[in-house]
Amino acid sequence: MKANQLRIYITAALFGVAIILLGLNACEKEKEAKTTEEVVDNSNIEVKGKETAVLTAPPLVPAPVGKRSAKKLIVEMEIIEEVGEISEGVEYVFWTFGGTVPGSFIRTRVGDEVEFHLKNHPDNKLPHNIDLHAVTGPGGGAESSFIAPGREAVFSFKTLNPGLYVYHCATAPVGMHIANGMYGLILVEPEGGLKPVDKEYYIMQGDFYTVGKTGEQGLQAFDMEKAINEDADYVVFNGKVNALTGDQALTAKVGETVRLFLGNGGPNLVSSFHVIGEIFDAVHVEGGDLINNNVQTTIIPAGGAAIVEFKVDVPGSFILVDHSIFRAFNKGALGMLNVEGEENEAIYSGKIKEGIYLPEGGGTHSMADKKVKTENTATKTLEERIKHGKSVYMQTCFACHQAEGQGIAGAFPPLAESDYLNEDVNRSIDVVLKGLQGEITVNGETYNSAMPAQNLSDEEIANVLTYVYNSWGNSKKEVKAKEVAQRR
Ligand code: HEC
Ligand SMILES: [Cu+2]
Repeated sequence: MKANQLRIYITAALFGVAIILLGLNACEKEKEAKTTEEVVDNSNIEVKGKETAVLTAPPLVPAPVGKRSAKKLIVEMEIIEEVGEISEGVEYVFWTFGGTVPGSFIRTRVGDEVEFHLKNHPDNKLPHNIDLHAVTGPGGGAESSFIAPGREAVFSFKTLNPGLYVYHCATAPVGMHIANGMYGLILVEPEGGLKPVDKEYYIMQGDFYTVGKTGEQGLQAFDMEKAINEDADYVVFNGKVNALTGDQALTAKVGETVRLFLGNGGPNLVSSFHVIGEIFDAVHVEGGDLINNNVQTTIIPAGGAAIVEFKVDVPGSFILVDHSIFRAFNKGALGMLNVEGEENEAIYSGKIKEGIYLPEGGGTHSMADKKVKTENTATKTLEERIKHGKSVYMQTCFACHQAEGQGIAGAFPPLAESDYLNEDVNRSIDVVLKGLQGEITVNGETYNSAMPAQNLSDEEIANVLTYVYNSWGNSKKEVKAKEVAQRR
């Protein structure tokens, strides 16, 4: 009887303890999702010493802050208006922070007191300013930093919230200043710094609007109407078609961890950032504290950012895209990460046909819109033809057949020293004009895939084929627009 009572008491007592523990646990959980009141107040972090920030041009980032204490950090940034290439043979007047699009990368830690010196180069034509999303204060600094050419503005702010933030010009017309390339990223590292990784890179997407159509040669002016209609001619990483391909591709070695600091300057489009053949192990969603794991594609809002991290496990070419896929294959939003090292067949066999994404779809044999462009772009000399053809190639064929015409094993046949190409000019014209499907053999390798018909003018097809025939050990044939017209 007594023993029984005792047992009931003990059970009840244990029950009570369990409930208290559960309650405590719940409290702890609540702390994880912080309310505004609960977010750490960083305004009283002490500043020790003074330092001038090292800024970097994309795709590089300054060294990590590590465990350094908060400092007074001097940032010197110069606004430069300059002509640059937006694509092969296409020039554009960029307005830049530090001479590059995106602007120089600024790396700080939480609690830093940033003394920002913004200089507007005397040769510039317009006043500018800067709005940093990392600033707590009116206009993100825009009001205090508004300056005419040949002037310098100084203002200061304390970094209160860790994260990755966009900065941009906010001078009217704001859309135009951003559309011309006036944006960049500022990183505020948490106390103790971000976890170390092997490789860090800086990539920012932007959309551009030109009076001429995509790829139209020469100096192109900004087109306000297209910008308002969000009808972009170029959507690019780091200010230029092919800024991150060929010799300028990002690199890593098998086994390394890679961190990409990603931003989107807009002005209009949201990026669906994806790396073909990789899965992000961790994504710092919107550049903030929230970490998501095992992500295929992450959204980067216009005027927003994200940090993605992944380990590279197998060698190869990994293609960075905005998965709004026409932007990648037709407007320039395509970059490359080349990974070197040992194959690992347990992870990727290499035997199964490569999962390269065939953008126009394996089954679609021709483009819906068969409109033939008729404008007169007649080229005279062979050199002119090759030059223009190269630009068509870099915009149209390169994504599949690669920069040196080497193709991708198992997916896209080579154009370099291709016996198929050199054997029969008319057949090659037909391939570009009408597309190609079914099994073919190129240099002894069989391919059974589909190439969509290319929506190009006779002149463009003549030029691109002439470029291909006069490159990479091919037969040096010149193709004329008339020959293409006969096959159409
Ligand atoms: C979307 C990817 C893609 C694009 C873009 C593309 N091709 Fe192809 N191309 C292919 C594929 C796939 C094949 C093989 C088709 C098959 O297996 O039947 C091919 C085959 C060819 C061939 C015949 C095979 C060889 O290697 O000689 C030529 C020539 C060619 N392409 C030229 C071009 C040119 C020039 C352009 C640009 C104007 C271009 N291609 C754009 C995917 C593409
Ligand atoms: Cu500006």
